[in-house]
Amino acid sequence: MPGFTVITLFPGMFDSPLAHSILKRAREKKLLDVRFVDPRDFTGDKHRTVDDTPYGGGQGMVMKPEPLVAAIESAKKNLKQPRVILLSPRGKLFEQAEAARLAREEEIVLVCGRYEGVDERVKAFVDEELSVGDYTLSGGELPALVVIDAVARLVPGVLGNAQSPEEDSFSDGLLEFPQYTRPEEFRGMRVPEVLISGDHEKIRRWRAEASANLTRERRPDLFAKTQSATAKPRAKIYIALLHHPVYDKNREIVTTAVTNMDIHDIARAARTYGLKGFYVVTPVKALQKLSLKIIAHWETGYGAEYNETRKDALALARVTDTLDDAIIDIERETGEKPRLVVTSARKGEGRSPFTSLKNMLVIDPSPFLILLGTGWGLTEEVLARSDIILEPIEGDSDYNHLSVRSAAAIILDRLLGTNSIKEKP
Ligand code: 4FN
Repeated sequence: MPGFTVITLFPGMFDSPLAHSILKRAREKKLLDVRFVDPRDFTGDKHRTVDDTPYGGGQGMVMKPEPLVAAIESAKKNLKQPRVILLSPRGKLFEQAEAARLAREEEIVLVCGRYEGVDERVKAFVDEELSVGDYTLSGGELPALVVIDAVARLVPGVLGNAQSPEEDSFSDGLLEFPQYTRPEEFRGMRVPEVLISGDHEKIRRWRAEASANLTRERRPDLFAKTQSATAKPRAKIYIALLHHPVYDKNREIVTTAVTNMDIHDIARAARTYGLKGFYVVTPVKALQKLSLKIIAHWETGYGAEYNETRKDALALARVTDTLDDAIIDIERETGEKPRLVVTSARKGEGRSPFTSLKNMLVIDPSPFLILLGTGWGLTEEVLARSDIILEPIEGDSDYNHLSVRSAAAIILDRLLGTNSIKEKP
């Protein structure tokens, strides 16, 4: 439990904030202790002077060093190993990480400046300087209250059992998801259906996604921090090449032929981007045999000796009759049904940007199966049963006829590629 000693000319400024709500209860429960030392009590003159004119001239006044340092020393002598912090616009920005660090201290002395500033020599008596942000303030008192509030919330017991600091926004570095309470409809605006659904897994996902998307849109700086080495995609990702059901050029549902080149290239892309498996889906027995032959050739046949690296990639390939067989296989392997991801060359409702799926892969550990259509594309039926429909891949032209293996490479790189396309600073 950190105890705070605040060095301030205006201890009265702290009365109200400390007498309400969380901070009030924390003090009552003896989880938070805040004491005050007034530099004015360390003056010797009749007027109890704490300021003086600046050397070199200029407007305003400067806090004299003697009363301020005497106040700091007085505070320190009753405390063991206190950390002395000057609130100052020159300080390191006070962020959640600093709050967490200070929550581990036993005793903290917060020094509040006033006037135009404090005599520079006072800095020799403080351990560090912290700033709450870039704006002009009248003194360090409000920043000191910000520090006390943020640190107190991290003290075990201050928030009670119902609320935990882990559930706070910022505990995972993300902004809070949108919150709703009764009524279900307010002035024509309805609570999102998912929150009323009672499906807690779905709610958890919706919230995680909303948090990530909000943070990415509103606070790209915060979002960038969460996308560090620790924020690699956690999901188990699979890809499937569907030869049925797909459309032909007349929008008839057909079965397409398996091609050697698609199997090779997609297998190698799958391996490159760390996928867990690549399904070749065809109901035609002869084509299944052909697929297996292509795979086996590189896995065990002459090709395996000829090209070791291709063997590695083809080891990911599996052949199934139907999409459902691939789904069952993934469920067997991971213990969970995969979330189906499709790409559609056609524009339409509910298309997700790649960045949104990219977030999901970081947050959601469930398996994902990316479906690739051959021929003239995946059928409406497959689109309808998918969980995520990605926006079409587009070039700056009116022509949109990528081969399925080109599309596969682009999708995988957008979702899992580690090269930044941004200029390095
Ligand atoms: N402020 C700036 C530049 C120069 C001066 C100030 C300023 C209070 C004693 C410091 C301000 C902001 C965040 C303490 C501001 C903070 C203070 C803080 C603070 C009176 C001297 C002063 C940042 C706008 C470029 C006044 C900016 N966090 N001087 O506000 O103490 O802790």
